[in-house]
Amino acid sequence: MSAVFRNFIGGEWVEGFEAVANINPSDTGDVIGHYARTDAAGLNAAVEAAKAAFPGWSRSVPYARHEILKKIADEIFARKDELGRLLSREEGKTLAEGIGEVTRAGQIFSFFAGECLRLAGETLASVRPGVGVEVTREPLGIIGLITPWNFPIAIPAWKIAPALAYGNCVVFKPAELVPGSAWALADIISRAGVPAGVFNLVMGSGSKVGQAMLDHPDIAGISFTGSVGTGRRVAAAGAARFARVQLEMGGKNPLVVLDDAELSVAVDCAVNGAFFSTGQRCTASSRFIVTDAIHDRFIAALTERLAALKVDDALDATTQIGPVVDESQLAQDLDYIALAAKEGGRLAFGGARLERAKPGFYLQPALFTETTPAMRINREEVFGPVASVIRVGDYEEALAVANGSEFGLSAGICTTSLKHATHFKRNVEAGMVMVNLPTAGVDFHVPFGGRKGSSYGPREQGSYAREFYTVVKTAYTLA
Ligand code: TXE
Repeated sequence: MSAVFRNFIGGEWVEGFEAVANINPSDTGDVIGHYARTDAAGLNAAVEAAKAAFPGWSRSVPYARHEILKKIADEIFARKDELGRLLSREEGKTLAEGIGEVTRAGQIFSFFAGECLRLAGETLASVRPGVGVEVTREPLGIIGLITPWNFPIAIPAWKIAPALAYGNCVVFKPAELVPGSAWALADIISRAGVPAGVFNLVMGSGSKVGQAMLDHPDIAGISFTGSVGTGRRVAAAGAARFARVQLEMGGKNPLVVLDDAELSVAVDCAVNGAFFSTGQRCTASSRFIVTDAIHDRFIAALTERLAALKVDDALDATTQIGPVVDESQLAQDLDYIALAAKEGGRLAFGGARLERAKPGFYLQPALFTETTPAMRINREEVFGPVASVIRVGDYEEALAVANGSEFGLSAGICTTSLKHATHFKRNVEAGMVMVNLPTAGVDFHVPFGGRKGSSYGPREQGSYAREFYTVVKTAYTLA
């Protein structure tokens, strides 16, 4: 066995109780490396180290934190091709997508390096004579971060960077399937001047390390991205001991296509939003809600584009859609494809498992037509390259169908009508709205998050991130 990539706890690289192989989903014979797994004992040690580091770090000068975050950003940018390749190799998104995601991680650290210096308070006059009031923000404390496999470096970056910028200590548990990018990021952070205990990497399972994090009394806040089921456990555990929680979960994101849409724009938005990154994005479009007069033209143009997409090894520069992340996710995708057909949907394109030169989890993008909002394919998150079309009569019906979901993360509309675009932006029940743009693909400096079953707690990213990572203090002084 090759060298084991270890956990980082209290400023030391430490062994786990076992080491697990990280497998390339484009080529299951390719082992990327063996990664240590810890358990509750490792988590407890990380929390103890974070507690010891917190008094110093939380009072450190903002410029010291700025310099550390900038150094992290600089190394990520300098190594984006190598890190992007590692990311694509372990997660399966294409090389271009992998390098793009690493670049984004660099941009996030760079943004929060600036935020270290921008955190301001307020000074107000009291209602009482001679009294002044100051409202300031302080770091929350020790933050537990739990991340999913679909964005192995960007999601860790958008949780770790604000946590550190605002003076918190971090205990980070990445997803079991993609420890490589998390380890590489931890390695960069470990060499950037962060004092021992401020940042800890605890690779391990959700049931051991994750659950221990939820139950630890000294973790003041947990930021989680993942499935709805696990999110519910995080929320319940947080409420039981009054810890702050921030949850980003699933989506069933609609893309509305109106009769007056530019057809090529609508098809671009559909292909990119639903199928790029193998459809494994919480912001992926999975419901195309299409009005009558454009319906047949839209489907004809879309299936033609899907037929031309190259599904293959993520590391091959000509690949447009990489493999599904693992066997169990592929099984889930295939189950939903079978279910959609059984429910009465018409498989207009794709949906078959593919064989390629190397053994991997390849799936042809799948498009269903003639589906109804009540079908499970239109209510539950599949999390793969699978989308369905719901035909509607007009804009009003399209909006009602778009909103008829228990999720509310991202929503898109393709139209040339200012009236409909404006009305949609105002009335769709989603945290993010896209006009003539794919539902997936967002900026790094503005808030990210949704409504209803998609998100819970304060927004992530941009300066809004401080709502989760800081606590407000109100001080009164009689001069
Ligand atoms: O999610 P989990 P998984 C959806 C998607 C996917 C399904 C399962 O449909 O098929 O969820 O994916 C940690 N206490 N999404 O299994 O289990 C776990 O170790 C604390 C959509 O990856 O929620 C990992 O680090 N932590 C979503 C993280 O939670 C626990 C992105 C997420 O894993 C835990 C990912 C516990 N008891 C999955 N159990 C999106 N829409 O972006 C697990 N974890």
